[in-house]
Amino acid sequence: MIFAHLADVHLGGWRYPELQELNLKAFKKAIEICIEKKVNFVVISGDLFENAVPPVDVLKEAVSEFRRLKEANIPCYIVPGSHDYSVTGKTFIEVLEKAGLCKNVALVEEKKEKTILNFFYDKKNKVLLAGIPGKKVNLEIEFFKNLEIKISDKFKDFFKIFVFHTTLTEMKPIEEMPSISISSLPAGFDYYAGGHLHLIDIRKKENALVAYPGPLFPNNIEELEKLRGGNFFIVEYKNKEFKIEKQEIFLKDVISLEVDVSGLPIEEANLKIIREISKLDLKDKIFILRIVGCLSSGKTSEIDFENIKEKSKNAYLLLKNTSKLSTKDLELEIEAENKTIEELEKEIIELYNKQIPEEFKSYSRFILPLLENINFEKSEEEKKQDFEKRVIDSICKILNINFENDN
Ligand SMILES: [Mn+2]
Repeated sequence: MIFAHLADVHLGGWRYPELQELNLKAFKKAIEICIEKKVNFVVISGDLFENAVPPVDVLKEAVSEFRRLKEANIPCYIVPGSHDYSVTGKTFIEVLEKAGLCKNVALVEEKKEKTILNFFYDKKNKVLLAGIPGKKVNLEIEFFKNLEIKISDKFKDFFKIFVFHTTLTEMKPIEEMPSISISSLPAGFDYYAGGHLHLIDIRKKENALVAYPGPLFPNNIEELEKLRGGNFFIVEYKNKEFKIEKQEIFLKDVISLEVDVSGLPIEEANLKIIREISKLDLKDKIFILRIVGCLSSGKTSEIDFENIKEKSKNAYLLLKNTSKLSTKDLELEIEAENKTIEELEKEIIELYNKQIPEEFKSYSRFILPLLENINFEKSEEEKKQDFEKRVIDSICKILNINFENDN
């Protein structure tokens, strides 16, 4: 028996169209490999989509891939993940299931004191599947506390897979993540198909394997830099032996550059950035540019991104990050501990006044009235348009301007 184990596909997950496209491409490539390798079935351990109801463009492509699997007679078993789960059950996975394109195997029944785990069995492949969906903020962990499972004897020759989307204590990279231990996974399965942790790891639970294949495509900039590509597993089980083949999917090279502009006036900072970029071969690569440090003069908004774009036009995509860029011209450092929001606001305003009194003068008469008077929230019964109008009216009154709202 041979099957594919995928997790954390996150279709629709990037706001850059170029990366959304690569994300889809990674999925297409994975499906292609599954068909080529003639796997018996595919398991997806959650987070197929970035959201419960993804954009139509993403769905269109995803559905056509599921259809290819279906036409190749390869069933697909899935559990919703923390991203594509919905309490109301209104997720696109349900639509895919109704269309016969996949089967949600997270068949849990929540009873008062316990959770009953039901099975799905695939007679043709002699495989039995059960799963627990990922929920928002790790709420699925509750499910594991009082699990009840009854595997009938007639399935004793079946290969048993448990599909989950939960952090395991033994593999988690950060201590603070809520998790369960491998020993709390229900006993009696042959393969534990994990998702949620975006890393590649395989452990043993007695004779069974517990595996995370990692995301099929990096899901954020940090992962792009660290993983560079995606991965899934082709799992072969023959004569009670496992063979797991890593299927790495690398679509574009990733190149990172950090330019430190500390102590430079803006003109020199711009020159330095361009000089450093010119040394790189960016052709068709994903280029991650970080500009860090505190400028000695000028504004951070004066970084010449037009020129940077021009100099990186060979790259597949430029991703820029200036979150650690600041300037001496206005730098407010404030100790935030043990202070209320109001105290902090007051302190920031005073500091601003001290540092650039000329600029402060032109805004000072608006700052406090704005802070004090727009400190309200939308009430339950208020319509969105009415609330917007209330906010805009209040601001206009304070700023003493007339504002025509067309809507
Ligand atoms: Mn995920």
